This record gives sequence, C-alpha cells and structure tokens, in this order.
Amino acid sequence: MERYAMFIDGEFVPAHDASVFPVYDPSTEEIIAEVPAAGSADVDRAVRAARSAFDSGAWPGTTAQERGRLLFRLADSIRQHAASLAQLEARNSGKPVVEAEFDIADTATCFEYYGGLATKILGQVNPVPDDALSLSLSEPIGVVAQIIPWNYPLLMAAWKLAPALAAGCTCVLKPAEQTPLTILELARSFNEIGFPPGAINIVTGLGADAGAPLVAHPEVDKISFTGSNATGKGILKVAADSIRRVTLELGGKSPNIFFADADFEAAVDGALFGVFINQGEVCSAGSRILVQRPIYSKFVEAMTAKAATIRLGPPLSRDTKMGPLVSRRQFERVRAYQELGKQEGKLVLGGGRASGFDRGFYIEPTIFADVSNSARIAQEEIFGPVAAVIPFDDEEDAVHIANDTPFGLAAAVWSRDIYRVFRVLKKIRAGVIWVNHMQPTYVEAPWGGYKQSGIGRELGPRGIEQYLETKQVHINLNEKPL
Ligand code: TXE
Repeated sequence: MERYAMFIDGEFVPAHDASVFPVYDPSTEEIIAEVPAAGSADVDRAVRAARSAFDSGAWPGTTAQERGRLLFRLADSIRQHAASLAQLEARNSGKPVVEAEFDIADTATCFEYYGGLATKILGQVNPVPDDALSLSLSEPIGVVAQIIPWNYPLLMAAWKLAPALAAGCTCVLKPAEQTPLTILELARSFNEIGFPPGAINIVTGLGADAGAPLVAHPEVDKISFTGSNATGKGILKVAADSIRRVTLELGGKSPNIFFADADFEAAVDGALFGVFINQGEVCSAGSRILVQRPIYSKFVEAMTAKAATIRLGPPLSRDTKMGPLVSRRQFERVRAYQELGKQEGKLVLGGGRASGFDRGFYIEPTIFADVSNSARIAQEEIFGPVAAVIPFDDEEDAVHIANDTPFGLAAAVWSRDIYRVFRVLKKIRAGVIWVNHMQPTYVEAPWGGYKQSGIGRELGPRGIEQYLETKQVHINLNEKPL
C-alpha cells in the first residue's frame, strides 16, 4: 500500500493533524493507498500559498511565453509517464486501461493546447470617439478553487488546471476522494518543471471536510466545479454570499436520437458506445436512447444482442471493455436504479450485479426498453451502464422528448437527412450536439451545458475566458477635456 502526501506551496505534506483516508481498487475492493485527509487548516494553508503566489506576481508576473513553456513541459512529462499513469488511473478508477490510455493522451494534449493559448490571450481596442483611447485588458481572476469528480480523474484536473494556469491564475485543486492518485503522481514533476511554489496546490480530502472549506474560503476568487447537481447547487449558494465567480459542470441525461433513415449499424454502435463507455460514468452519457418507431423493435433487438457481448473484466486487462464502477456507493446507487427500472420499463438486458466476479463493483450492462420519458430512470442521472430506450413518432415528438428534462449537457442526432438534422439540432437545448456520432470531445471545442447541466464553458478559447477578468481602460487624448 502506497502512502501519499498532498502538494501545498511546492512541498509534499501530510494533513495538519496527520489524518488520512483509504483509496480503493474497485476491482478487488482492496485498499491500495492512503492519502491525507485535509481539513480547514490544510485548505487555508493551500489557499494562502496560492494567494501569495498570485499577489507577489510569482505566477501571474511570469511572461505568457514562460507559462506556455511550462505547460508544454508538463505535457511532455505526462507523455513520458503515460503508461504508468494510465495503469494507475485504471487501477484506481476501474476504467479499462485502454480507455485510460486515451484519457492520459488527452490530458497531455490539454496542457499543450492551453500552453499554446497562453500567448494568444488578447485585449481589445474599443471604438470610442477620437479624443480617447479605450482598451479592454484581460487579466487573470486570481486564486481559483477547482473541485473535480472521479470519472476522468487526471483529465478533469487538466481541464481545470491548464486554462487557469495559462491565464495566470493560481490554483487549489481538490481531486475526488475516490481517485486522487494520478494527480498526486503528476505533482511529483511540478517543482522540477519550474512551477513556482503556490502556483498549483493539490489538496486531498472529503467533500464536506476539504471541499466545503475550500469553496467558502474568503481568499478564493473563483470556483470551478464538476460533479453532482446537488453539490453544485450548494456551491452556488455559498458563492452567492460574496459574489464569487463560478463555473459549473453538473452532468446530464443526454438524448441519443435515432431517426429511421440513420445508418443502422453505425447507429447501433453509437447507441452502445454512447451509454456504456467508461461504464456509463460519463456526464454526457447518451443514457436516453430515442428511437423512431419504424426501426424501434429491430434497433432494440440489435442493441441488446451486441451489448450482451461487451466483455467485462479487470481494468488492467487489455481485452476488457467494461470495468467495475468506481466505488461501493456508486455500485449501490446504480443497483438501486436497476431495480427501479424493472418497475418503470421493460428489462431487455442485464439488470443486476455482473456474475463471474467474486469481488469488485462489477455491474451488468443494462437496457430498459419502452421507457416513458417521465420515468425516473429517464429523468435522473444514473451514472452507470443503464440505458433507457424510448420510442418516438416524428421530429416534433423527438425534440419534445429530448428537451423534456432539467438537464441540457449533450445530445446526438442520427439521420442521413441533413435538413432534418439541422432542424432538430437547432431546437435541442443542449451545450454539445453530435451528429451521426457520440462522445467525441476535443480540447479545441467548447464544453458545457444548458439548463441545470451547468454554468459556463470549459475547453477551447472559451475555457480560458472563465479564468479572466476584463478591465476597461479609458485614456483621454484631449489635452483640454471638458
Ligand atoms: O458527486 P459529488 P458524487 C453525479 C453522478 C453521480 C452523483 C454522485 O450522477 O452518481 O453525481 O457522485 C466534492 N463542497 N456526478 O457523490 O459529491 C467531492 O469531494 C465542495 C456527475 O461523487 O458532487 C468531489 O471532489 N465539494 C458528475 C466532487 O465534489 C464537495 C461527475 C464531486 O462529488 C462537497 C461526478 C461540498 N459540500 C458525479 N461535497 C459530472 N458532472 O460528470 C462533495 N464535494
């Protein structure tokens, strides 16, 4: 069992009271590491370190070129250690190692992208009358608190850290308590790469003990959170007290819409990939599968037959297509939805714990057909390999069902008719829409949700704006102003 320290002010440190919490391998249910359980005092130390690195100019005072170069070096370091990081990610989160390898590659690309963007943060000259010059300057917001979930541990850290650091902000990042290991491994390279103490701080701990004081800390200028809707709402309320800036990514119940004229084989694969990738522990999972009536029965049959062949197994085996869920809590949560689904829909595949494993949080890929969109399994985020298949009649019906949830993170539309595709995608209230595809996500393109799926956008140039303030400067050019 490994013992980790957390990273504050350029040093690896234990919690102030030396308390720790266990980290598990969800495929064996064994403890694989012990990690500091931070409390308010540790959070305070980390925020002060970040404050000092910001206020002294140690980080925002570096040139944009220098910040960019350090992010490139971090990307290089990730690539050098990609194999071991992917293994650790798979072991700690339960995801198949082959998927973890993609995540780690994306993590490196994310730091590289924002390393490049560091030197492209521009201001503006505003078109005011000739006797003045008006400028908009982009400045870093300051100290940012970043709280992330467990489904893409290192990649989510990159989505938060990379744009913030490029913008010149200093960061206190709290990984999810289930999956803190890869970011702590990566932190080993921060000093050598040349990040000044306090620019990046990693505080490990539970949501209530470490996350809550971080969000409430008066020296934090901005909070960026990815996680559950309930926790996001709580954070927004706390932030309201001092009008702190907030970005939220809160998951969804994304519709994956299949019209009868779609390429059938690709559509069936897209439906399965959309909901079963990463064990379904994906904020943009296509967990509501809307199928037009003429192909409905054939589609459900084909989906079910193919999903039955998904190979469950240990995360570190290269043949594994689906690993265990991340934790006992998540396992029990998803099991409860499987049982609920048996009352709300027609079970056509799975519905229980996966057989063939004497331990580990393995769950069967599960499909419910003939689900009403008002059912709880169609309205609530399950965050596991559970699909609700819903029939629809026509475009209008599809759009109505697609929009009929509190969420609006993503959607996909499958059809060969380009006119129909555009009609439908314009009416769908979601932040990301895929056409004849499901889930591809690029660091270059914005990511985030409509409605209760969140506030703000990550990734792409908009991702960096979340970490910038605009300062308007008015310069008088009239020697004798009125
Ligand atoms: O989320 P939490 P949980 C959804 C998904 C899942 C459910 C529960 O449906 O089944 O949420 O997951 C930290 N102040 N998503 O319980 O609690 C916590 O320590 C500050 C969707 O794991 O939101 C962790 O670092 N921080 C989602 C992070 O918040 C707090 C991804 C997420 O945990 C806190 C994850 C508090 N009071 C879950 N309480 C997505 N958008 O992709 C907890 N945390």
